[in-house]
Amino acid sequence: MSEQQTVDDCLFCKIIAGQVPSNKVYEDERVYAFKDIEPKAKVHVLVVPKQHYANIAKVAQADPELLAHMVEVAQGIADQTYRGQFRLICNTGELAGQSVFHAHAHVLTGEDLRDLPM
Ligand code: D5M
Repeated sequence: MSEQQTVDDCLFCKIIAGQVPSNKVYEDERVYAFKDIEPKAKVHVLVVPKQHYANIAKVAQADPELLAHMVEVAQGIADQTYRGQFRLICNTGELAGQSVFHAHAHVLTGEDLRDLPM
């Protein structure tokens, strides 16, 4: 897929394109980050590659630098909100709980997460 290619029926492609509203917290040429609609922590942000990949494993395979950049962006969000500490979750596949099939990393932070189940 080319850098700009999107998938027509993909919710996160539509969010990135501005066709569906979102609460953006960060954007650059490679990633878009926005607040999760069902927050599981005080700060719950989704970091999403602009290019469509079905899941995070596909990102790692096709573009490891992009995966590293997603982690870097997660770190930046945690640096600004909770002393650089955060939980990163990437549900990969339906049986793992993935419900949106455009790669994304859940960044949970903003509070002490030690009592929050995985
Ligand atoms: O995570 C998919 C996540 O996407 C889940 O936590 C809800 C969130 N979601 C779904 N629709 C929206 C919109 N429109 N805005 C913000 N967040 C949204 P998964 O790991 O695939 O289950």
